[in-house]
Amino acid sequence: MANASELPPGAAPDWTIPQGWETYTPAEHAMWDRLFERQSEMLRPRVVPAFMEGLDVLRMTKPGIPDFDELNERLTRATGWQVVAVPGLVPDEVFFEHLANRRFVAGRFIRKPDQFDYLQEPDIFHDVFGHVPLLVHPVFADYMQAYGEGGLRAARLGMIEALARLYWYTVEFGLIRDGSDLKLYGAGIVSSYGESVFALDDPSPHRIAFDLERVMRSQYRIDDYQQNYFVIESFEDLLQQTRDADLGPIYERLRGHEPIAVGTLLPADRVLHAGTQDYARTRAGV
Ligand code: HBI
Ligand code: FE
Repeated sequence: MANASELPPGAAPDWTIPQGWETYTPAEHAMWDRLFERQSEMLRPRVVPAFMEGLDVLRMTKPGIPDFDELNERLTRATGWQVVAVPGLVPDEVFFEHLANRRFVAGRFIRKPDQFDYLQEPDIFHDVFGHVPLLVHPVFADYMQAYGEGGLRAARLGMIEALARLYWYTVEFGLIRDGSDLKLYGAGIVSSYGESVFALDDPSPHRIAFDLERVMRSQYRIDDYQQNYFVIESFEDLLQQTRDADLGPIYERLRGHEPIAVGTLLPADRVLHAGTQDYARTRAGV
């Protein structure tokens, strides 16, 4: 996933840079406000309630691009987390090291008007609006730290790819059960208008109960909406499944198995919704 390798000029050895909040232009603040308004309205009934609470607690409802110093006062008080600015993608081990120490890395740049709906590299709207509100939730906050710690161990074992899949299908594109309903919590979904609708309402994608080993074997796509989403029961359950898992035997089995292609259902899956896969098929032109 990450391919950053050389420390950019001006960055500290841990890849952080100053946010330089004073240098954002009125147009950049206005871009944040447009994205924020469209997304927060639409998300209210769709996102896990802890997300909206996080926006409130952090006063992210205040107009303009958040000033990390101000944001961190509230975030640190809530769960001991901090947001730090980085130039873009950072190497996996740098990323894990920050998470393991309760620091979330965020880009400082914001998308340009012609990228309103889609961009490849995560900007500050994805990183801060998408990821930071849930860091106020004590259990999710612990999950993110545990993920960083697991990442450092996985790096030593050559299993980063398995960890990247876990991140993808939870932190970025996770769904969570809410009674008989599903809600959004993944940052890649909640920072995207189109995918926020698609992930919950569209008949195309599979929705499968979260299973750690299954997820660690599952390939993902970075170029379009997901073909399968994995649904957790609760943040408590996610934290417990990942923290208490004996990853040694799981990694051994992963080494001996082919990865699972996107859009595939397995006999052992607990399927909540078997998708039609129509969207992916149409986009592929078949
Ligand atoms: N760097 N800035 C940034 N943001 C990420 O989300 C990120 C990264 N580097 C590595 C990475 N993610 C992933 O490859 C890890 O989850 C494996
Ligand atoms: Fe992200």
